[in-house]
Amino acid sequence: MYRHITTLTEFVVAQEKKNPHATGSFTLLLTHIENAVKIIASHVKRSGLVDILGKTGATNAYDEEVMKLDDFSDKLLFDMLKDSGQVGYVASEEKEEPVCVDKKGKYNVFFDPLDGSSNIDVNINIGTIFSIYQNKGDVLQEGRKQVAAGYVLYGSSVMFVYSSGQGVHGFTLDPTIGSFLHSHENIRVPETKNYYSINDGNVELFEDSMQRYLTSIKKEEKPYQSRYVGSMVADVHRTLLKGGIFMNPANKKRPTGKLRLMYEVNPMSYLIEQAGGSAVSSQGKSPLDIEPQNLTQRVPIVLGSKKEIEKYLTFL
Ligand code: AHM
Ligand code: MG
Repeated sequence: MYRHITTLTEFVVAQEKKNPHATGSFTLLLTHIENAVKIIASHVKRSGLVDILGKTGATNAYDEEVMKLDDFSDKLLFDMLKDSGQVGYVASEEKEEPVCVDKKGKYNVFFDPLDGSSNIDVNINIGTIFSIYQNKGDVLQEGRKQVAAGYVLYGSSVMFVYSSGQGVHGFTLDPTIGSFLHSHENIRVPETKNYYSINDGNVELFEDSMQRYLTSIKKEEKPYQSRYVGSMVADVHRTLLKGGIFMNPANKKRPTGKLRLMYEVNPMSYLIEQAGGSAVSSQGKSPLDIEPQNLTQRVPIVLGSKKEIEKYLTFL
């Protein structure tokens, strides 16, 4: 029996058509991101084979010059975004400064080309994260102003998950045809789930409120179950689909936490909120309302199921 399955491109075009003022510019931008991540995915898959893990400039088993996978992904994404003809400024977690591609370009894009890259060597999931704003001249805008955000998870399957303000949609790469197919419609974060995801090794360094919270959830009649990959895309993806709470909080060694506002926290918080979950930073404030101070700013983040975040907030 024939059944038509929507591809990512078809889906984006259909979404854009709903907006009478749309010009096709966003579709073009997303298509370029899609093409870049497909190439990254194919390299991630072969990374164990071709010794691509060597340092930049090293040679692989075939005597070819290899580039670290995160450098490669960074350059590729940058080039593809530039080629799209739709971007004003592009900022990457791998670079210190944003790059002006075209002052008049319609969108500014922030990306983390390969998050969790320390996990490549051990064959654990990694991901690409992106965040898109209108180019209004000011590169640093509040997360609330994102027009779209998403991530790609290089896992047992490759998944592209994004939102442009009309829910969160998931697509799985069919490697036999090279297209992302619509596999997860309008993803909603379950309201509650007894999963907690945090680097527990830092427990003695956490603030008192966090320590009290963690002690309490372990003492419940049905104790919370620990789930921590250490790759943000994987941990947030699980939280999006299964629910629970993901935390990268302040600690004595890192008073602002480890994750970056513009590259990691804002896009993931936007997706979680779009899917009906909650995200909070210091003092329970939404990270999306933080006025960014600089590109590399780090902020504490706690996100996940609505009821789990409400419970956590009672400990502040
Ligand atoms: P990276 O950008 O250097 O790859 O680091 C970010 C990663 C996230 O994917 C993950 O959530 C976090 O680091 C884990 O950090 P921790 O060392 O606190 O467990
Ligand atoms: Mg990162």
